[in-house]
Amino acid sequence: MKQLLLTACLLLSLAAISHAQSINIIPAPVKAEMKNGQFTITPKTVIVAAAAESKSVSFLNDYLDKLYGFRLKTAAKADRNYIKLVTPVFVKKPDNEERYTLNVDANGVSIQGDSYQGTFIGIQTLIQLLPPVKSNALKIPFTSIEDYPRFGYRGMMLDVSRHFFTVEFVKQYIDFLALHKMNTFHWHLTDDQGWRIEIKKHPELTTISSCRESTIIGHHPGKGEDHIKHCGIYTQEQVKEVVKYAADRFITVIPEIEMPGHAMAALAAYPELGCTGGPYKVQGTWGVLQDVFCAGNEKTFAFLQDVLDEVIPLFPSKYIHVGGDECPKDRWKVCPKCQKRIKDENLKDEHALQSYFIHRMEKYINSKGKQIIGWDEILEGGLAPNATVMSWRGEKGGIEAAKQHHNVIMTPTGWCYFDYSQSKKEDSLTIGGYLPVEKVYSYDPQPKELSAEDAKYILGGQANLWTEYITSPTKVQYMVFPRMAALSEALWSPKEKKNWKDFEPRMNDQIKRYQFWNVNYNPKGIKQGE
Ligand code: TNX
Repeated sequence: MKQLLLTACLLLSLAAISHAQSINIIPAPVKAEMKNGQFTITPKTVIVAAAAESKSVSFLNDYLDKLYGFRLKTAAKADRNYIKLVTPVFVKKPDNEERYTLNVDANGVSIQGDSYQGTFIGIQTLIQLLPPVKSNALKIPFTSIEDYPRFGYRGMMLDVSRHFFTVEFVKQYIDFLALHKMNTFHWHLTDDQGWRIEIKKHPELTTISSCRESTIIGHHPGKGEDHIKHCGIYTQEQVKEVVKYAADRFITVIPEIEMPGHAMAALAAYPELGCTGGPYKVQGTWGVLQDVFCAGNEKTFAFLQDVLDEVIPLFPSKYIHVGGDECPKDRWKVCPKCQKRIKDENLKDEHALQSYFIHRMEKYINSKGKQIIGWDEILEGGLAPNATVMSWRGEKGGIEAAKQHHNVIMTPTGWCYFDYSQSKKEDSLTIGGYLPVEKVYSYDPQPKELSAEDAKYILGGQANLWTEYITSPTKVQYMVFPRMAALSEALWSPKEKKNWKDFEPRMNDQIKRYQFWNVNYNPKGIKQGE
């Protein structure tokens, strides 16, 4: 009898475990337990929440409205049929503000965050419990979840220079981030092919730098040109609108203003800021160009400071990204002003001149109360004192920076470049490379070679979407889905929870959700090796 009881207990607990694993949530929560029974959300369900939870309430109601065709009323109290949102006020700041618990029982759903952001993230989990079919009786399983992220920085970049995307689409992209529990939107606003942010003091950035005459056809170097104008700029009012939209979803927007390289669009309007004086044109081709901002000319620094004076107040983010990547030194080598600067400042060579450039801009940005992020090239010639490094040419730069006790965001091409193909037989034009979803999933931003102490400097990771070959919103969706789901788990879930075999079926459920949202995704992205 005793043995029978023991066996029964064992079987029951095994059933509980296998049930727990069948909760289809991405990223996998720290702890999730599924119980027997279901609660049904209907148009009669009420949301019980303080006024301060308005961001969470609006997001949930907008989602329900858009996908199921109803909204829920809020109430001060309810004993049953509720979705309760609670965010206690802590005397001492909680150590992980994104933490939340979510419980579903016969009376309703309760979500409790360690901050309003935590509660908002709990809403994203609730959304994933909803069935991906239109109905006004949404059955969700009884469950008990406790969850918090492994990394505090979970980002997605969008390049709006190579191809411009409307405010409306940028907002949709931000929604995708929120739904995948990402918390940072890196907005790549300037490059050789177009300047995309209005700067009132320098109006030609709008009239000249935001437009190119033509774009190459096909893969670089291209089969001719299309002779179609490609233009686009965000006014400062639109930028504010996007930043607010993101803040309403607890997403920080980090603007990137590229310097000293990738500057052709700005030089086209202000040729005196280049070493040769021009003429320059907004580029219709891709790659690394030799003409960059002149580092010997004081006017360059005055211009960039003017730009930053207008950019900084638009973004509450503590970081401003200054680029720093792919800056050839050819022009500087033969530019008398740059050579004079090298001599006057006692610099070793042109790499030290790049370092001087970034240090000087960092000082300016720090004086405005902000910190810089730069691509890993900013390590060359010595890191600026407070700089955060975004490691893209593999992890080497990130490892070196962490060892120097600088903060690091990992975004190595081999795992995080979502402009690369998702399948071997890619049927659309991409930049090349091969980055299947399984490889994204395998990514661990904390390299083994770092000591536990140095590993603390790895803030998290990010995927980059460079848009040379991404010309439309549906192509953006095709490139990011389902890889964004894989990255979200790599950045959020505890390392020991990561398991591809467990993720794969959950990803197939996520695909159903993409279909339900009516967004594009790469179907080959889910079948490996094709
Ligand atoms: C390198 S990543 C670049 C971009 C390109 C990208 C294409 C980085 C800092 N610079 O300018 O768009 O490769 O994958």
